[in-house]
Amino acid sequence: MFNRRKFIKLSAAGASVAALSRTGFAAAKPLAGQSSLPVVISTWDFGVPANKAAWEILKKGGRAIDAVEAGARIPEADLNNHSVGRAGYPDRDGHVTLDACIMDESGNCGAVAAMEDIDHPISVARLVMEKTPHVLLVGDGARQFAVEHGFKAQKLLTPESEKAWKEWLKTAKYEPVINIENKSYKRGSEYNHDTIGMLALDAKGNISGACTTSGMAWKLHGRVGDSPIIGAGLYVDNEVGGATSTGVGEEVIRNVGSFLVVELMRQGRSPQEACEEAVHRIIKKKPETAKQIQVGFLAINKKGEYGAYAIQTGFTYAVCDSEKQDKLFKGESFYK
Ligand code: SD4
Repeated sequence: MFNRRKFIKLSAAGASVAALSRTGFAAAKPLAGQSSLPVVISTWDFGVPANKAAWEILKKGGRAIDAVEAGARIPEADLNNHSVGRAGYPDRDGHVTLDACIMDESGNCGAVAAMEDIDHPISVARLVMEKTPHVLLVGDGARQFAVEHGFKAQKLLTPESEKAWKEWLKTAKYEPVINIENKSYKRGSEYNHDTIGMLALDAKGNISGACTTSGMAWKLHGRVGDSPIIGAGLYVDNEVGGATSTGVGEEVIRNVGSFLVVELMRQGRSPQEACEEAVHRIIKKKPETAKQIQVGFLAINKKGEYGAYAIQTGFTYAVCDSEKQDKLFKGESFYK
């Protein structure tokens, strides 16, 4: 049963986040972080190098939309990363299918889902936003659109991903692993990665976001998670702020998670409070399921205040708002 007392206690008491340096945990940090502008935040430890790429654009007065695209491309291109982009783990049938979406300060958005053979889905999503009257292209249509716009179609399944898939086939047990994203902090290790959701506020105070993933490893062919779904894996509203999610996408879609977080901020909640409420909503609806899965939200408002909260421990996020400030933080969680 969902523990209402624990819920109320947690909501009232709030939570704390501990700052992590790249080498380990640093000093405790108050509940809601506050940054100066410009700023970029993103999910998981690979958010640190991704933020750096975004920061290069933001520090020159560049647009948030350019920053989040550049940032998201970093893990997409990382061959050691098996849950975003090129080297992502395949589905049950051995296909690498990628999902991504992007959204700018004017509410323009674009997305691709279940796209094969193209290694930078975030850039294809941006082209969908800019060059078509549509929001979402899927499967063969997304691939065709990408090729027509100069992307090279190529085999994405790397030898390492293929080996891992064949190993999995021996038992073929489909079971999401809690915090597979963060089993080790060693960059390049098999677990050190997951969906990247990124939010940036540029020097003008405009907000944009990006989200990109290869989705759950060994998923059914054709399965699409929350990451390319505007409102689920990502939502930004230039009047309010933005939110993004990571974890088991089905539960995020069911609750329209990122839109919910932004709407809660619109009603006056801090980013931290909004992320907590969205996680509690998921737990309350399916308490037994929630015990077995991870879902995390990351949010920022127009003032540069940010927050993060997850069902399970282990969720990390990166913040960069100055040349040297590229820290990794530990998000609070419902289960301790
Ligand atoms: C999905 N949300 O496809 C993504 C995957 C993820 O931790 O973030 N896993 O459901």
